[in-house]
Amino acid sequence: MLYWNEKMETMDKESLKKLQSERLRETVKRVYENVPYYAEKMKKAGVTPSDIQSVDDLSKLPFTYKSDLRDNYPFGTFATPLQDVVRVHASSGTTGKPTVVGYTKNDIETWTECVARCLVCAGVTKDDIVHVAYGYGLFTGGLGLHYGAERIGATVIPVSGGNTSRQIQLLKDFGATVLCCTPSYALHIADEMRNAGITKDDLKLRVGVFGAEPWSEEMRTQIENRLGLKAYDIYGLSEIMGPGVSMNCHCQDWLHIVSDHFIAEIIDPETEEVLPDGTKGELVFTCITKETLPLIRYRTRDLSVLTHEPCACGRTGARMKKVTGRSDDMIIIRGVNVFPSQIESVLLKYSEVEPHYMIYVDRVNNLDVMEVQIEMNPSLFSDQVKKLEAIERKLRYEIESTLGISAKIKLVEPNTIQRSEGKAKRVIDKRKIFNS
Ligand code: DLL
Repeated sequence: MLYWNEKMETMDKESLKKLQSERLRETVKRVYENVPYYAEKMKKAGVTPSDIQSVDDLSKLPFTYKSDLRDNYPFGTFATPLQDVVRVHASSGTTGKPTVVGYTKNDIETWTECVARCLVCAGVTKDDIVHVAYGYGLFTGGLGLHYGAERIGATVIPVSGGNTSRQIQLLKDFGATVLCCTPSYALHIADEMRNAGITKDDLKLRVGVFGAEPWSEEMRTQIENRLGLKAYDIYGLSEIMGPGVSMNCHCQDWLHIVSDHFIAEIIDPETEEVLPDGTKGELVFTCITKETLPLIRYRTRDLSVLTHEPCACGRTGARMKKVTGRSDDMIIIRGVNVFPSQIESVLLKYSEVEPHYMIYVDRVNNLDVMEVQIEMNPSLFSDQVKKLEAIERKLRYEIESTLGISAKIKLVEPNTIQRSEGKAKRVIDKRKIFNS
């Protein structure tokens, strides 16, 4: 099977534009009339629904930022009553509070359809056994892939993340043919397999559906060689829907954006000016079919490039290049989004430490590790080791519960972390995922 929804995936450009325009008009009208938050934003920008007739008018609409979701935490940006919301997911916010997203029954249906299309795009069929090692829970990865794989009739193994030796045993015993997880976890599985004396020939894997974090072409080759599968890039973000916004096809180059549900633009992150195809910039998405969270011109902060040229696979929608960075300071550690400001908000609660810190990230045995070095307050500096250790423990616990991942905490002497005169550099990332 080449396509899941051939009509939509191969629609001619003119019909697609007509459909997108229709859906955009409806979405803008609906949110303007029903959600005070959107109406206010549009009034401020001096635009009314009648100004938006087609996708060519998109740039008249104001942008939506992650901070809009934070300012309206938790449900203030929802365009449907909570009674109609059947599911809530969340991802990291820039401070202590998560970014909350909601779905109606139809939204879950749309999401399922998008993920089904993506899986088929990667060559997954109903005869496959799909091992889902993305986390289940508030993170969209696990349940997103789960519903999509079930929809195409594949056999789904909902393993969720962690416990690698058990993952390997299940991969072997159940004969999974498709592995869904972050690319760094795929490499970690390969490492553990080597340690356990299990080779790729002991497994039946043939397709990998990897995403939720940036990864390079070199990583793709390594994963393919070590696990004996073809590795495909899947992209998405909770705010827009979750996984399934775009996906590699067998050409394994650009990612196909599900264009009858999402309109993509590339902008200059500084000037917010729309950039032409082929130019690197920040991805902006507009949801044209979502009910609860139809975000309009959402600034993803992900850096990529767009093209509208046709692909050899026959799909006709827009395509994006692999994401190669961010226009903000978010980092992704073991698939979890981390903002330095989340760490700062923890430090500010403790008088024993200063809000001067540095985050060191590295990849050891294909697993991300993070160390946070924090300056002690001068009064604490002379204290006993026992007291310092107690504070380190407290900070470790609180940072872990705020971020959802473990971190090594190291208290350092006052005035040892370099001060910056401009924008503070808080992260030293030694993983070097991309050479540039
Ligand atoms: O990571 C959704 C997802 C789950 C995508 C499983 C793919 C597979 P969030 O937790 O909201 O959602 O994080 C979204 O992760 O803005 C990107 O910075 C990054 N990201 C997601 N997919 C990719 C990818 C999920 N394929 C943020 N390549 C996004 C690079 C990715 N970065």
